[in-house]
Amino acid sequence: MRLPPALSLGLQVPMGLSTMRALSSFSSSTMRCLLIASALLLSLAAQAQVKVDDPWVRATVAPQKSTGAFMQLTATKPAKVVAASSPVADVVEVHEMKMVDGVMKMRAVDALPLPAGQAVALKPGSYHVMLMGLKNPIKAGETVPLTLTLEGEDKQRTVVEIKAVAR
Ligand SMILES: [Cu+2]
Repeated sequence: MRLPPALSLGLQVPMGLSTMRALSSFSSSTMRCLLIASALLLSLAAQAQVKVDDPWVRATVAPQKSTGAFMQLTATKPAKVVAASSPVADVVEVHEMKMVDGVMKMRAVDALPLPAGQAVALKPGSYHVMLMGLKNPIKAGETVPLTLTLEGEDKQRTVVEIKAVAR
């Protein structure tokens, strides 16, 4: 589908009166194309977007079968982390650490909420991505691929690929 230059411009700038007048002169099939293109843009815009800062994984030594991954997540729109995975581990979960009756306890959470514009820290002693059933020890300096699945308020899911460095 090729759109005339005026049309592609019309998608990016708020429609002014002159744009409207210009659009009204296009054929109805062109108009249909424009509507489809706008719908595509809207669905893209509705997807959750997140900024990932300083992702890292705690390096392990031989008998150790699990470790944690940490980072800062800032979503542009309200979203939640609903799943995590990595090729280096059999099971990957989002965990929370909490003091319960004076004992530090860790448990999997169904979803980690990311309020819009607010940095959420995954850090030791708090939320973290738990990597369990490690296939190999993770050496310092190694890059560990992680995938987070995010769900926006509109239930649209997006996948975020992360490269975390072991340290
Ligand atoms: Cu954990």
